[in-house]
Amino acid sequence: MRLESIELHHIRMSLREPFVTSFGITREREAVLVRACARGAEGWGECVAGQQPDFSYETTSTVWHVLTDFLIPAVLAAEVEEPQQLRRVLDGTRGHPMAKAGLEAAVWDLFAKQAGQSLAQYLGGKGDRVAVGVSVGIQESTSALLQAVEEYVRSGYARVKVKIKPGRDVEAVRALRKAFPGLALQVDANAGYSLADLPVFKVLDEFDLAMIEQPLGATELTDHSRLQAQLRTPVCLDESIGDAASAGAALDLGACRIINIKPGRVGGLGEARRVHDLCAQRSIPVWCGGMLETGIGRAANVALATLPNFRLPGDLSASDRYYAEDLIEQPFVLNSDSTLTVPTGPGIGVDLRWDRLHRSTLRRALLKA
Ligand code: OSB
Ligand code: MG
Repeated sequence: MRLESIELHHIRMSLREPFVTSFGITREREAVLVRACARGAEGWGECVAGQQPDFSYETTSTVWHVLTDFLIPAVLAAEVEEPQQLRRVLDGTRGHPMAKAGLEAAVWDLFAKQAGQSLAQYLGGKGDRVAVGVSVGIQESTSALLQAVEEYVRSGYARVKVKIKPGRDVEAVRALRKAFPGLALQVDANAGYSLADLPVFKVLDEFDLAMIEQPLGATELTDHSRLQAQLRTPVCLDESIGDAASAGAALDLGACRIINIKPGRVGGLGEARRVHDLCAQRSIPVWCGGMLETGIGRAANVALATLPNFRLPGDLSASDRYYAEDLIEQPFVLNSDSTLTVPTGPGIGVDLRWDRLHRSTLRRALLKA
């Protein structure tokens, strides 16, 4: 099959609250949405790169450039019989996993729709709900953090992740642990520390955390293995895992005991599934990370999280945790058992609100075969 056209929508959405991490502050979320059309059907994907090259080197501008100048022309010229074949075509361009992942997601959605299956089924997943938690940004003060976590716990989140950075770590986590003794709690440092900060991690190690996510730099696999060897708490890697090969290297080195899988970070749903399968073989639990997605990217993440080795709650919160108005007809809502319901309709199973898309759009492009 040949794709007939691919459309891009660069959007900007206001977050309900600014999201603060060790690398910076996000007040408005920009993203590039991809629409792939063939034989009367359409598929949608979301590129999760933001405005700044902070979490990764990609931005909405690099995604736009790489998609329009390289990836989309290559895909429009190729015969694609199944989404897995896309990798060969996309690998002609080096790097830029978030650009590739958004385009690939649109093709996965299109193929699942043409097969009459939900994306979850089409990927080989099972079950009608996925366990989720919430990721809480760095707050003004410890009391503000306690209040924010309290509200999320009250609204039904059974697992809470809090962002930390040097100077905003031990005191905050100690206060949280005291206020919520039995809560499934974890921290995410977004690569903000170095091995010289071992004393900080030794203290955090006493708070019964489910994991410490990405404490050190993205390329510091050896230092992560040195750190993990000195902690009881599992280290989880996010930024360090760019594909199944780097996941294998991290596990060989003992750099982590848990892996956070984000399709955008690893270059697509196909590679995300390969990381999942590799971790399953090695008895390493995985969970689905988030990038403040709109309902389009969230729906694909929820489908992915139905694969069996997604054994820990994902950063897949309800639409209203992020946006006053999501881009989809049926926003994701939190169930009372701290899960999201997996859409059952064909493909990603959510319908776009075109009126909201138009209001959020900064620029658009249409490329035809
Ligand atoms: O490190 O997991 C991260 C958001 C943007 C960039 C990086 C991260 C995050 C989050 C939010 O933690 C997860 C979510 O989408 O809820
Ligand atoms: Mg993270």
